Amino acid sequence: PPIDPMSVTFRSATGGMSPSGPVLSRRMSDLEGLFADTAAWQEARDGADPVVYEVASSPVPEAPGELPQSITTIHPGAVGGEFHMTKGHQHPNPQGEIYFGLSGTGGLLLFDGTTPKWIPMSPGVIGYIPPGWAHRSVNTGDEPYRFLAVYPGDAGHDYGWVLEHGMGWRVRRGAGEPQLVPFQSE
Ligand code: S6P
Ligand code: ZN
Repeated sequence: PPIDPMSVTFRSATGGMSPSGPVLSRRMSDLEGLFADTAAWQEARDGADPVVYEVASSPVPEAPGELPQSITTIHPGAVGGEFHMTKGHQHPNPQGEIYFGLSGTGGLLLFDGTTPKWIPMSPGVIGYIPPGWAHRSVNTGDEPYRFLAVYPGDAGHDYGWVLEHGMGWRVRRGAGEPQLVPFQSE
């Protein structure tokens, strides 16, 4: 059923939305195969199994013509030197998506299967994901990194593509700036 015009309030202290749809929580145990250092990942999983990121969704449904929104909070940290990140996905029905930085420091890693791109993200930055580019978000700072995403309701989410093709680069903690390391060198 179509939904009525509405406003959604961003709860800046928690990254929540009001009113809210589903809130999804991804723990270390949910992120098998993502981090290059498998032993470090297993240790984190078998230990505290921390929440790595959370995704709060607005009540707008994932349906054709609608524009669902979500707020992702990636908690700070690294696994074997590789920064905390989202699983990453492709939209099987290729359409653009908009990200808007809300708090903290991070980046948007994009990959079209050939060339990786890196967009540094901070509060106020709009990151644009063109159709056909897989995308993953990374927290490169020491506080929660939070952003708004707005995407077409019939875009769909394909997580297998990233597991098969990677994202071109891995994002590692460096002395200063985050290091972008070619995926193949791991
Ligand atoms: C949805 C949008 C974001 C991500 C979220 C979690 O199209 O790109 O809301 O879903 O950042 O990432 P992932 O890769 O686990 O879905
Ligand atoms: Zn997306």
